[in-house]
Amino acid sequence: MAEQEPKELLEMSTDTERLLEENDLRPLWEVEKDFGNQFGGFEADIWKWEDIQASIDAIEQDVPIADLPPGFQRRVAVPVNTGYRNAISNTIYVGVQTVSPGETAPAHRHGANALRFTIDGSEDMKTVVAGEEFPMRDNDLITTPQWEWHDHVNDGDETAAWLDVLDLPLVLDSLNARNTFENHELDRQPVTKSQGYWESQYGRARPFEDTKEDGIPGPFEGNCAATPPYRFSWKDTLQTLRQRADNDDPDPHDGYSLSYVNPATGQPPLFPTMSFRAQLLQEETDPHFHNAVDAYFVIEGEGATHVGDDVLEWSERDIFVIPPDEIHHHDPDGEAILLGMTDRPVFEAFNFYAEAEP
Ligand code: GTQ
Repeated sequence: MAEQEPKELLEMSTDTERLLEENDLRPLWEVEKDFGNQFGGFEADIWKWEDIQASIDAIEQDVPIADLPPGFQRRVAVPVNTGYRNAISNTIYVGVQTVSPGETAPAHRHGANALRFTIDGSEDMKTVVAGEEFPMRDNDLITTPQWEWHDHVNDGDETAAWLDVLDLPLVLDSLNARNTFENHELDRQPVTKSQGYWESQYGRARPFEDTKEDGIPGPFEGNCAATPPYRFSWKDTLQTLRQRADNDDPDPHDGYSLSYVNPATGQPPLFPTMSFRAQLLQEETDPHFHNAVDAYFVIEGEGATHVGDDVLEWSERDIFVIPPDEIHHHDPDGEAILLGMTDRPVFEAFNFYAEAEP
């Protein structure tokens, strides 16, 4: 059989084109070319800590929190990915926030989920969430669930810095969800609980009730239970990580890996939209790829992550991101510990998650 002549590019008559345009209609064979291209130029990228540090120091000198315009009122340097204006990825936002001694980042609440991962902390640097002061010690991870009031108060004598991780691009850009922000009437919300209260509600021994007075579902309501305010102390997490490294086999792609669980369910993901892992790497991992985004913060050590043809060389406190569907693997120099952040729960919720080895 003779080969088919390639068809001529399909063209509508000018009249048809005009008719559709006048009626705000477009043919699918045009429309479909635009799908998946709204977020152009997502590249593997790394932000080195020395550059972040210089930048957060400079804005701390120039901009007191009290002078910030209405809005979030947070002094934050935000890693921004190529081709995207306001975040490291199309779903997950990462920022580096500072609060100087004596300053308060005023109380507000919002529909986006948030967490703090402490970089430079102290006993006297407190994030106040849902009535409790949580001390921010180095590498502690503290949740700020949807709609919980939160302010950050530095009663210490050193500037505190931490990572903010939120699902802002997903909520504000993709879902275009409005009315998701409210300021508290006070800069500092009243502290109504003693330290350790939220741990007492969601720790290993906890009150035996179906639903708590604050409306946050109790432990027996399945996987949709809302994430509570909670502090994962690094001391405990590191100990657990060491136990894994001493006793278990590493995951081929993630090394010795721990998931931060939602204390309400005892299962990951920590938030419906974002999942977090502490990963201890001792050896080169196997390459794989998946459609969810991975972002990382380097807790300890140094090494490289290979992403397609790129090599991201990282050391302590760097932040880097791996775009969807890029083949990647980690190659630590000796031992390293990473905080892994991913939007995988969103993909899983709708049966879109896919992962493979090359
Ligand atoms: O500390 O509440 O980086 O509301 C962005 C938005 C931090 C916060 C951010 C926020 C916060």
